[in-house]
Amino acid sequence: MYQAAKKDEYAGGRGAIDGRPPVAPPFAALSASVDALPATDPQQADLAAGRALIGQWIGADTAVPMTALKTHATVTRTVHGAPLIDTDGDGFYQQPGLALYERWREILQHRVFDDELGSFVDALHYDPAPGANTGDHGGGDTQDSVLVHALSGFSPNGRRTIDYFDDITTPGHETAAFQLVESLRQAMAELGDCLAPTPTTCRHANHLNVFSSLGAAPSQTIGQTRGGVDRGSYNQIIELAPTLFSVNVQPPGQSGLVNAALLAQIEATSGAQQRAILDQAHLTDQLELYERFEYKPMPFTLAEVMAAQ
Ligand SMILES: [Ca+2]
Ligand SMILES: [Ca+2]
Ligand SMILES: [Ca+2]
Repeated sequence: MYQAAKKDEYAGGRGAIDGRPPVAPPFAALSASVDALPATDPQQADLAAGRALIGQWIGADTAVPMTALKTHATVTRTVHGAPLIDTDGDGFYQQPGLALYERWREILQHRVFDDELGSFVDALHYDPAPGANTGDHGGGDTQDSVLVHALSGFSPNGRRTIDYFDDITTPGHETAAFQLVESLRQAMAELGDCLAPTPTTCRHANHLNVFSSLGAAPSQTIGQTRGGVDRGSYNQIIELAPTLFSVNVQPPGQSGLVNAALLAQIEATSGAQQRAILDQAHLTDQLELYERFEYKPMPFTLAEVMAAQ
């Protein structure tokens, strides 16, 4: 789960693939508004191209090499839609449409809601906070919920919503289409080179996962060369039959078990030497496994547990 499943919630479902109809997501509303732009708008072609770039990200299928659990063979799996994957390891996600979507969405948030709600409008937190493994991706309880209802015109109880799209500080009436398009115009201007063949400013650094240490050991970060992952930090799989098979992975390791002597050792070293000590103490030796969606054998029967003592 390269965070893609959560991303779909606000970017919209993909019907036949994920069974979720693309009902009034922000992108569909943006797309319709761009289609309705008059030909007299001098930026019509660029805005349509920016919209297409976001659409490319939302619709992208990404092949990801993975390791089969039992056979350890290399298999290829496809991540459908709104990928957050760095496939070439340069620290940036592959699709510039992601950078444009997130900047557009942030601008839209403030254009639409700041005038009515002021300091109650929070920034959108897409990066998982240190110690957490999910960001503000737009589930039913996050800020996208308010936007989606504002776009539909109805709140969950069926009543009409406030027309948040009007800017109450101006005498004229601003429409949803106006705000959606102007936010895209502003995002493309800010990000600069979204329509370039190889954007350098319109790109999105990888999300990272930071595991806060429970003890005194330093926090550990993964995702620099692949992109963070969005799942619980303890994963366990047990198959009871026909042959017992049990594996698990826990990336923060035994980070709570650092005594003063070990801490002194850690602090006296750096780089590869420090990492070797951290691995030896089982603080970091599962990080890469977790990042690659791999597991380690887990003693399960009494005999296996005794043998592992
Ligand atoms: Ca990359
Ligand atoms: Ca408003
Ligand atoms: Ca107004």
